Amino acid sequence: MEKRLEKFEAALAATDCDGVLVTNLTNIYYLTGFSGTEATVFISDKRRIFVTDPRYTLIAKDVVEGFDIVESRDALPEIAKIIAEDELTKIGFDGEVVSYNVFKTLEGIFADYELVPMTNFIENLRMIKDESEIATIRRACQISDQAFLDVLDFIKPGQTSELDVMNFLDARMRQLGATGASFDFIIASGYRSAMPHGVASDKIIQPGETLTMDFGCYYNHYVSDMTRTVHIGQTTDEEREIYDIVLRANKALIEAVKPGMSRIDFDRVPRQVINNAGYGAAFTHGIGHGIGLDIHEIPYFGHSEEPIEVGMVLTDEPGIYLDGKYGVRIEDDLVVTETGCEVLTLAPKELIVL
Ligand SMILES: [Mn+2]
Repeated sequence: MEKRLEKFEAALAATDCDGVLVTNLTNIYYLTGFSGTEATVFISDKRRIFVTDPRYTLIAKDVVEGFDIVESRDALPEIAKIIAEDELTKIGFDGEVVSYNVFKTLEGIFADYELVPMTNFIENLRMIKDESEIATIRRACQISDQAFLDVLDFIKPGQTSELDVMNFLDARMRQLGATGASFDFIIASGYRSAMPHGVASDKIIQPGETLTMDFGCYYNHYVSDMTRTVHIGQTTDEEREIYDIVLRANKALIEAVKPGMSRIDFDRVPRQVINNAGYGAAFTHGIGHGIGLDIHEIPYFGHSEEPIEVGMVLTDEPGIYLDGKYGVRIEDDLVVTETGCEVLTLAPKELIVL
């Protein structure tokens, strides 16, 4: 944590802000290890303040190191009072997540300062994971891998609904050590699998259908996010071909990823495989996103020449969606290494027919 704070302070020194007000709880967890629901943090080159209300004071004193811990139900005026003599001029705030109403409040309380929105300031630090973060995400992925293997035995074509699958995966991952689902699972069978974000419904999974399962868990605050598509009963030649194209796209990216690759190319390499097969128009979303404390976090791809860097954890999730028929998506989580990448989701992805 202290290392993380030092990185934060080095990044702050490179801006023209004297201090930063942090209100986003995920960012506060990242900087302090505190995971309660009420806290405000202020960091300048003069001090580090952690404010929480009386419900959390004891936990904060136990967990949070390197900060002055202040108990208050009204954090912002309290911080303004503490820093009044510090001769600060510009104060940054996590502009990405502060609502207009909160901003008006900030303007009132910090009227003597210039307020500067610091978009993605902490998110940029979060983008590069350290060894312990990677180990945690690796474990979250192992839990998802195991739940996927187990759900294959659970599914009874003609009897099991999409909601049954969702609830099985959720419960199984909790049994394996997860603290919860990392998002609303997409469990989509048959014609519904053509909807890239078809959340689970009460539809029964029938023989002859494809079944797309996009799911993940929280493990020690970090997420996993994986997708597997399986076939039920029998498959057609076209279904096998579509599956093979998506799998080749997914693998092409795993082969190609290395530090220094541009974000545009991260999207382009797998998309090219699908384009070349003639299904470019049916791949209707971006190739992936960063994961970590949030299920969707920077970087995103497709528009930026900025490089992929060692320590990023990224999803690789090409798909083909045939409206009215079915869809296929395969998603892995990758961590970028010095020489390429390590695939964290290791559940089988050769075509499975149940
Ligand atoms: Mn994803």
